[in-house]
Amino acid sequence: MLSTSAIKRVAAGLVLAASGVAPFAVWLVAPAMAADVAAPPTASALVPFASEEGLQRLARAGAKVDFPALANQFEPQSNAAFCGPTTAAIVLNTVRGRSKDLPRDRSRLRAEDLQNMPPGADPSLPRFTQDNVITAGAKTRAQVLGEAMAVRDGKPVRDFGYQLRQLDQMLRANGLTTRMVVVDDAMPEASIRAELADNLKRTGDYAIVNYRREQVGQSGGGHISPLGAYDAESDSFLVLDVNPASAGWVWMPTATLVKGMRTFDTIENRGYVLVEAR
Ligand SMILES: [Ca+2]
Repeated sequence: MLSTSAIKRVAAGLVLAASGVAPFAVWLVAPAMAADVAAPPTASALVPFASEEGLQRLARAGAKVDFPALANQFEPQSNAAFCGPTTAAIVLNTVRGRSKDLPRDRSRLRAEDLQNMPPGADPSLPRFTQDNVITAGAKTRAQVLGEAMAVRDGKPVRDFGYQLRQLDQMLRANGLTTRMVVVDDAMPEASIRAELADNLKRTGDYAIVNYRREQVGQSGGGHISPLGAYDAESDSFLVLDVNPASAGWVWMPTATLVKGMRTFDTIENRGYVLVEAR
C-alpha cells in the first residue's frame, strides 16, 4: 500500500515528466518513490519499530501491556558487554517501580559534583542501574568485562557479558522470581510463542530474550534485551534492543527469534527468562 507521502511523490514525478522538465529532475524523484513503494516485508524480515508498519503493529497488537511500563524505564547499554545488566536494570526498575528501598548508585557522581550542594546532600536517585545490578550476582564486573574466569591449557578463559544461566542467577540475586528456558533443539516453536505472547498480555511480569544477532539477520554476536509486545497478525515480537548504537527496536518474526535463541553459547543454548517480583 502506498503511504500518503509516497502518493504525493509519485504525483510530483508524473507532473515533472509530463511538463518536460529536464530528465535529471524526474530521476531525482524516482529513487525516493522506489524506496516508499517497496513490497511489504517478507515473513522473515525484521521491521523497524520506527516505521509506519512498526507503529501499526504496536497499535493493533493484542499483547502489549508490558510495553509502556518498560518504555518508561528504558535506557541504552553504556558499553558492549552490558546488554545483560542494562536489561536487568530496565526490568527491575519496572517491576519495583518507585519503591523507597531501591539501591542508590553514586558511581556516576564525581567528588566535584557535590561541592556546591548543602552538607550531607545526596543527589543520587533510588534506582537500579546497569552498574549496581552486577554487584548482587555471582559474576564480577571485571569478569563481565573480560577478566579471565579460569586458565585452561595455560591460556586465560575469558567470558564477556552474560550467558543465559548467569543472567538468570543475577536477576534472582536482585530479588526477582525467574523462569529460565533454554531453547534446545527439541523445544517446539509453538510453545515458545505461546509462553512469550501470554506473558506480554499480562501485567507484572516480563520477558527477556537472549539470542545471537548473526542468526536473526543483524551484525554482532550474543545479545540480550526485553520484549515489549507480540503482534499475532504478523506473528512477530517487538524486541526492545538495548543497544541503539548497533540496532534499533525491531519487530522480529517468531521463527527468526526462535532461530536466534536456538544457538549454542559456551555450555548450552540461549533462550529466554521470564521474571516477576518475588
Ligand atoms: Ca507481562
